Amino acid sequence: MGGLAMVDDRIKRKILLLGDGAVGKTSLIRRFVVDKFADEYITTIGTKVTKKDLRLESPGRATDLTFMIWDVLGQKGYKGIQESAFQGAKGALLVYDVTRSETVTSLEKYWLPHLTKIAGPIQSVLVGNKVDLASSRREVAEVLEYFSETFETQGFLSSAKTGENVEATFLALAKSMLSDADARVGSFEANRAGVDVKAPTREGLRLAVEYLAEAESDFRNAADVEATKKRRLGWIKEAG
Ligand code: G3D
Ligand code: MG
Repeated sequence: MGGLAMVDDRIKRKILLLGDGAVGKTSLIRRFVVDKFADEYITTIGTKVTKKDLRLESPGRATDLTFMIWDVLGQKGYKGIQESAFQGAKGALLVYDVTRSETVTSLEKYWLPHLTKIAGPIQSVLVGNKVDLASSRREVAEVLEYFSETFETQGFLSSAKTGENVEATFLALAKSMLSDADARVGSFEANRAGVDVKAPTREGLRLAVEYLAEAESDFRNAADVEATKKRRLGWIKEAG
């Protein structure tokens, strides 16, 4: 059989929602996961974890991504709880409330440095939530642009109430995390195996596949890693 092979990957990733209390973190998660907005206030005690399955498709490749979404306690100062929640996170939504400017400066002064210190430089997306309440869209868009440049992230204006941009925000994070993982794991491991990418030998490719499997075992279960490895080894045979 000819045609393009479909690469089918299965990946699990922990992401965090960070930001001051009442910016809308819990509401964004609820909107994204169950597509609902509840008007009653929900206090987050400690950290709540919600699961969401996504399928990302691009030509020749499909990825089933499971997001483990951590809703981290909103108040600053609960350092112990926050630090353990940050560990192992691969992505973060940095959420502020467009009607309260102190919530975006608080991302800059507190949440982002704190996150980077514990989780390292991970993919993040800036979210200006409650855009339905903004009196001037132009103004809130300018603030968003300024801070997303400062943080070197993508930025979105969202509303958990109307649903605007909620899915787009999570999907942007998912995509940046996947391309990041591919780029890092791929290039680093190929180098370690001594593969000349312009003219790879069969042995070099086989080694690269082994190293890839080793790198992936950090974040994928053993059966998935083994299945992917077998498939990759199959391509080497076909190519040769
Ligand atoms: P948090 O998890 O960041 O602490 P919540 O924030 O999700 O609990 O939201 C705090 C309050 O803001 C809630 O209102 C919630 O309904 C409201 N809210 C969240 N997102 C939006 C939004 O996009 N637009 C509007 N208009 N309100 C939003 P209450 O009144 O229950 O405190
Ligand atoms: Mg909450």
